[in-house]
Amino acid sequence: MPTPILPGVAHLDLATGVITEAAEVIERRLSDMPQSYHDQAAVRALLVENPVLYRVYTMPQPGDAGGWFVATSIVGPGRVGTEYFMTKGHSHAQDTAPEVYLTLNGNGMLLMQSRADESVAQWMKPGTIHYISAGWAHRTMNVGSEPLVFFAVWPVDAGHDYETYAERGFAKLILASDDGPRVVDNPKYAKAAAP
Ligand code: S6P
Ligand code: ZN
Repeated sequence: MPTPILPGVAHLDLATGVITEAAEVIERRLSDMPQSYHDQAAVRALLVENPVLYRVYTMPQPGDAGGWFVATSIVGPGRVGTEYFMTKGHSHAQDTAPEVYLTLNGNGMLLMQSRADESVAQWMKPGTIHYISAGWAHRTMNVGSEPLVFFAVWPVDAGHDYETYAERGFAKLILASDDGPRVVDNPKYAKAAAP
């Protein structure tokens, strides 16, 4: 018999994104995802310091029979070359599983990519709500100078596919420039996709 889902409550610090009762806290450092950045010289230089790029706090999931995961992500400010500190990025293994993000603090970009390689980039600012359609991969980056904090809800049976995006990345890169973040083609992606 699956465990029934009981009412749950947790406490979230809206400014920092910390969930006090988090069942799990994931911490990702640069050494966990060196291949995600295109400027490998910049990666090597920063690996000495090996900064924390982001943390994820997940609320205890009160059962195993369906339901939702509830979590916050906190992406630190910083750059690796001209790329911003960002999440690994993934799609949901379950093609019918969407997700909702709500930005609580900071400035970011949410990069999404469909199975047909269409790309959509949305600004994240306090109060923006993002609907990540089922089948769309997603990655967030902090394009500001303070922590980017967002709240996320997604189905417990969604699963995560990281492998597809670990090596060649997404079709688009978001690079820092004097005019702010710029969305450009990822040269590595085009090469990997070529027959
Ligand atoms: C999970 C949801 C977020 C991310 C988190 C870290 O479906 O999209 O909680 O897990 O932002 O990103 P990533 O790509 O390392 O899982
Ligand atoms: Zn997700």
